[in-house]
Amino acid sequence: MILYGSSLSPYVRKVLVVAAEKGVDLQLEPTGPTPGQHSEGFLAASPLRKMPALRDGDYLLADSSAIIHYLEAKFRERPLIPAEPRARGTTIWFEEYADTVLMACGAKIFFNRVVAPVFLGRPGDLDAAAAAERDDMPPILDYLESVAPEQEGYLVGDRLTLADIAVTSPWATLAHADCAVSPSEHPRLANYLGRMLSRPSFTDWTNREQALLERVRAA
Ligand SMILES: N[C@@H](CCC(=O)N[C@@H](CS)C(=O)NCC(=O)O)C(=O)O
Repeated sequence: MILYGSSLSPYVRKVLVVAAEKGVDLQLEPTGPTPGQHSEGFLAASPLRKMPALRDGDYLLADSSAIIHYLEAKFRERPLIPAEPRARGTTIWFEEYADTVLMACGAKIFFNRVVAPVFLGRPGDLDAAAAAERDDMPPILDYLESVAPEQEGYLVGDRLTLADIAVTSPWATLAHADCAVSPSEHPRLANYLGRMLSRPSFTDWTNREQALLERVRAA
């Protein structure tokens, strides 16, 4: 199976980490951030031109949530979406919150500090990034602090679920844009994200992302 996209995207990384945690083999085929840089495979698989998109033989599918549901249905080992109704509902709530609320704010920060200057060769709107971090992020941080597990543990139940991967992935992206959770202001969240981001399923990708950004910035 091929996944089109860049793991710098929280949505792409979410799928890659889900695949790694499930032990599913997924090949990442990079595609650039702008229409002129998109690969043929990506264009065929993504009607909205958003990453990620999947090819599994002759089956094409776009959207990270759709792809994760496909992988969960096809590979039943190590499930990441709980079957129990309340746990399932809460898991999807966290995924939706991360994809929409957290990333509505996170995209302004990451696009203007990283995508525009590093990949598009033009300055980002640093005031817009600072405003998002100053004005939009605090209530999100407060909410996530209120739901983060105390010490060890996970967002839903007593094992890793899609909720943990979906909520953590944007913070891996934001770390590349000098945006991190303060351990003194949001201690539970900072501890929780530190644990999640140190899982090999995340570090395998974040280490490569760091190296890529260093290469592109140095070029
Ligand atoms: N709901 C989509 C969102 C995907 C998305 O917005 N991807 C961004 C990259 S982080 C993208 O491809 N943006 C390009 C564009 O909007 O043209 C998903 O979960 O896959």
